[in-house]
Amino acid sequence: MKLSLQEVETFKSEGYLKINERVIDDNHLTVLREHYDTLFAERRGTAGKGMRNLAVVDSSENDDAEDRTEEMLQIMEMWRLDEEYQKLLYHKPLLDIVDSLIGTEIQLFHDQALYKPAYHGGEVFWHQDNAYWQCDPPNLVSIWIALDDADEENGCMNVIPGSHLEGLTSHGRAKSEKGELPALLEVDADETRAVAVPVKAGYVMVHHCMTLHQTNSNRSPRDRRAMVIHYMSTGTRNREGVVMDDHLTLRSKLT
Ligand SMILES: O=C(O)CCC(=O)C(=O)O
Repeated sequence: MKLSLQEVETFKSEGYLKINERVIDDNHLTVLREHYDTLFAERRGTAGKGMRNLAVVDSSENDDAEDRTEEMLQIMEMWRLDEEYQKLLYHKPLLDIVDSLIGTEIQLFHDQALYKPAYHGGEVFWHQDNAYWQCDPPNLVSIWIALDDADEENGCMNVIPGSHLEGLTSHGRAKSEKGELPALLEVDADETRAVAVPVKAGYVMVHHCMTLHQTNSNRSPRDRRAMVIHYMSTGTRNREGVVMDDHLTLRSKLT
């Protein structure tokens, strides 16, 4: 699923791209959803087992804090936990998209499952991914995979087109009505420029690590399960200036 020149140009100028072709078929989607639900269910109510609620105001890793009413649930490095998610890293249509955007030397930065449960899914505030990561060069791309239909009601992605060309903005700790959210950063964004990117289940959108984006809370009766894979060009340096050559190589012409 190589992108057309037009699609690549759109990504370069807008900093995001909604992919028109379906990437995950129904059978594959069913398997991914089952494994996703199992991984989250196993981690329910167990402290420090790798699931975080990004919407809590204390910094505990567990989900039994009083903020249970607001949940933006995250499991990092799904590929280490589940073979289906490990295989997903090598799913050809995904790597073809990335190849079209950053070239053939592709490494995994990391992956994460981001789950906004129906009725009480929490918000992710305006941010640029590289404000968290501080990677160099800042040209990582992320594929956001919808495991459920994602729209404005249940918390699809909202982006600011072209913001990836405007430099890194200084972010602060995100705040909810209850207080600071230690797991989330936040920055002011000109919401008049924002565009919603609804994505149907099995489809994906791509964004650049400098693109401003956020997702709203989910008060709808529908879950919003998403999987995000963050890719980097081989040779990318982490915030300490160290080349991350210990990360998985997903595609290369050199090996
Ligand atoms: O899925 C979400 O709610 C937020 C996604 C996000 O911030 C990202 O993929 O970088």
